[in-house]
Amino acid sequence: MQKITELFAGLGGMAGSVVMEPIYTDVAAAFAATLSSSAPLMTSGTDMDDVVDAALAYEAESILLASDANLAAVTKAEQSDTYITDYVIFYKDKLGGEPSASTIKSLGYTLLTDVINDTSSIDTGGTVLVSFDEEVSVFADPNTSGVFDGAILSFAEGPAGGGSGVAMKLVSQPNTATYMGGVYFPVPKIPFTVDRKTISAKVYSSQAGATVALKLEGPEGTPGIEVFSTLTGAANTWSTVTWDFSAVDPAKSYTQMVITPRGNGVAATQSYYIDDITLVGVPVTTGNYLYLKDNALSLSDGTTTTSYSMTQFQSTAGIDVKWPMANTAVLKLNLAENGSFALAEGQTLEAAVSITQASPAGFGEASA
Ligand SMILES: [Ca+2]
Repeated sequence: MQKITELFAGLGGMAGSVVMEPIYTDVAAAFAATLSSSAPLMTSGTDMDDVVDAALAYEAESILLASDANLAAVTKAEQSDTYITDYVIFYKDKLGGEPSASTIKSLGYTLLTDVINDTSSIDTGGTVLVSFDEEVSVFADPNTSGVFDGAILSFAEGPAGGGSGVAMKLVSQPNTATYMGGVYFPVPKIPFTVDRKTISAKVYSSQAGATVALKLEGPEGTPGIEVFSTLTGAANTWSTVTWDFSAVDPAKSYTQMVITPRGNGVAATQSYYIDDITLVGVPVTTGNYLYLKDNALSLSDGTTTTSYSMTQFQSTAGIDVKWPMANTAVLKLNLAENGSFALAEGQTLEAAVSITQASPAGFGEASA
């Protein structure tokens, strides 16, 4: 429920416990209503479900399958991981309206792959420069765009797992594959800053370890800069490549891209899909949350205080308590702040503790 609440709050651009609380209440009420009707919480057939349900299930499964020794660490990691929410927010425009089945399939596959492999296909704060889904194609004006040296250009939805919607496809001429040729097209001024000089793209290459040259050009007087990408991954798979444009002057305008995949001397027809050309954002450090200090809690039975690890507390056996428990018994959880934030006034935290009388002769057990 917490994850779904964060997701809805994020989609609405809201943050903070004050606005989260009513959303959480609504989500809880919706869950309760759904459960009481015996309907599954997550079903196929809607856009949001298809993209997030498998990933949410994987995170929940990770907690269920964690060993006692790792339980606290795994739970903390999964609960504080905001990737699913970040991902949906990042792609909310693509999920809005009526996205195509292939877009949903592609986004869902990418998200699940990221969650399982702990990888990221989003860049918070990144600026998409060209998606090839623009209303007016970057190749609309033949005076400023086109192909050279025989590259064969088309547009198609690429294989699943990479970009979304339409990708640019480049194929080399048969029998001349040692040189691919390339394309050129205009883009809005690339918003380089001193901290943002890396461009990324999704690339699906027919050969492993390929490189793609990207040249940026500006109005007359601005010297062009050409950079080779990092290597693509295995043949016929999507990978994210980057270009290091640390040599650009952010004050200058770069308004033209020239893309030249390299055939790498392989004498066979090669093909590339390229999508989501993005100016990488400044890395954002997230992670404002409360956590259990030293991963421990203490139990005062009225006279003495004993510390226990969260693993002991969450184990099936729990921790032994003096029985009957004294009226003055106190279970203390010392929370610490990670990151920098201000708690809302009157902020409360709820926890559930199960106390069981384990034997008539007299001791009990407390567990989470
Ligand atoms: Ca696209």
